[in-house]
Amino acid sequence: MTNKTELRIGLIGCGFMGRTHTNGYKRVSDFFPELTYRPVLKAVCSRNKDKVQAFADQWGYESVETDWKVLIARDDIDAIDICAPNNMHAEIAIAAAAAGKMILCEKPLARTLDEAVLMVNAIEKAGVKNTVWYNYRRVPAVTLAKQIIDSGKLGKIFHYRANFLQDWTISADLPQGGEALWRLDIDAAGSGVTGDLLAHCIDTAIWLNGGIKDVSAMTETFIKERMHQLTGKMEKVEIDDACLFHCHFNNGSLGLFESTRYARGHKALYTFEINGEHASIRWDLHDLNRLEYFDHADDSIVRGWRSIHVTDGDQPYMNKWWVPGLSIGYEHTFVHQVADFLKSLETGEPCSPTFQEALETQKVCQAVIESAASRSWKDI
Ligand code: SOE
Repeated sequence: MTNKTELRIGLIGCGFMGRTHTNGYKRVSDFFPELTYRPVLKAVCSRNKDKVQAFADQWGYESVETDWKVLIARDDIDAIDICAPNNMHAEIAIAAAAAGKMILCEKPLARTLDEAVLMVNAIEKAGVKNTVWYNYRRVPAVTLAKQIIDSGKLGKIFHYRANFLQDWTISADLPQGGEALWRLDIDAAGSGVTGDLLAHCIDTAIWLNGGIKDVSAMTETFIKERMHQLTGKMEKVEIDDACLFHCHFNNGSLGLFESTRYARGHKALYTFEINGEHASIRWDLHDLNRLEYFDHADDSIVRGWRSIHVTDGDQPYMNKWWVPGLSIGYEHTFVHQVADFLKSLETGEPCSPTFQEALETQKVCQAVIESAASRSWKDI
């Protein structure tokens, strides 16, 4: 513990994502003891003094701030973690980069492509370390899917299919805007399911199957007006409640994506399936330790979908946890991302996805929204 170099974290935002990231910082040194860096929970920042103090007390932050500009100006902070709503990402990231801080930014990178470009320019100018929390890449089964695809076992890829289905906004009585519900407010979020959920699917897809060439999309807003928590008035809902798009990948494969918050019965059903010439892969977040794999090279009498329980020590990340057969969960993906970030400080390599890589996802999101609005194909 004593020989380690401290990475002094300043967290902005103490909602759901603030908790997931903090848990990652707290657990990483116990499970990745070989790392030379150790996160220190130096300060957490949020506008509400009582709330931020309670968060600091619960999670073990040394100090609190209520103004993120003050946090960024502090000399005892090395890295800024942005967990504030999407409308604050660009301003905070640009200021943090100018102050020479490393930046870990919650997804999506920004509300719009224009904002994301400014952020990428800022971190490149400042030369600061950066990463974006597309955490599902670091589910061991998803990382294993990447290894299988990169080994060539699937051969030429024909199809990539992904869904992210939820049901938490079906009630017309659910207000929009304000704490916990900013994801329904266009000004705060930038978009609805496209930036919040499909961005995950797009990030994973680009990582596994390469870049997307063009898209054709449709979106729908099922409930047209909701009470806004901040104004107390009924206001127009401008986010996309559901989004479907299809696309061409640069490798010639076809993609099909669907996301909604109106799929009754589904809470966070993120699934993908990839069909190649020789083999197929599929994965489901509700059963996240399993990777399903079909290999046409198997003897015909035993050929079928294998269900691989990705918990063995020679599978990605799993030698860090328990013993073969014992599962890990959602929270571990954040521990893995922290571990990979700390490792990148040692090696000097980037920690994927960087802002630059997340810009590719942002381009696709932007094209999806524009395609739906114009009812036309959009090139990326
Ligand atoms: C929305 O409900 C949400 O929390 C997203 O914001 C997260 O990114 C996703 O991982 C789970 O769903």
